[in-house]
Amino acid sequence: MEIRTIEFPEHGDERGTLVAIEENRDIPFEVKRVYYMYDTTKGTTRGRHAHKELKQVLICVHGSCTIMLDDGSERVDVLLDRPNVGLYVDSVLWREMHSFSPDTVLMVLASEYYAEADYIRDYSDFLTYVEEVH
Ligand code: T46
Repeated sequence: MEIRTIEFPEHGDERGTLVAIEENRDIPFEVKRVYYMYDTTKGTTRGRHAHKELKQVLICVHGSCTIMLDDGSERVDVLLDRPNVGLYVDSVLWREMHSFSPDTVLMVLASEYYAEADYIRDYSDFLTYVEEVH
């Protein structure tokens, strides 16, 4: 499986660092939604689903966490621990977020508005869907 990370330019000076992210430039889609998660309970795994259409970029803007991506034939763990690096998560990928540090803020830029109908929440349904679309 090809893992695509995006490194955003850091604008640093003696005051600190600033990162700017522009849709269709730094992010390969129009950003319709931004959400973020924090105060994640120790030992928690989030996600455990796939999306039919949604594309996202996950950025750990503080702390660290690991994103497991599964394309139906292979699983890869990706550590996110830099606030200027995003992980591109294409549609039709099972994802699980785990190993959150206590201070983690995981921000997500999404290509679509929230739509429950886009979720595949059952792993065997996901494998069936992968067969159908490939
Ligand atoms: C994904 C991973 C990376 C909303 O009301 N609006 C939203 O935009 C989102 C994302 C969630 N919610 C509500 C729905 C649930 O009641 O927030 C609650 C928690 O959402 P969920 O259990 O889906 O959170 P995660 O962390 O399991 O998954 C989320 C995204 O839902 C999902 O698209 O790819 O982060």
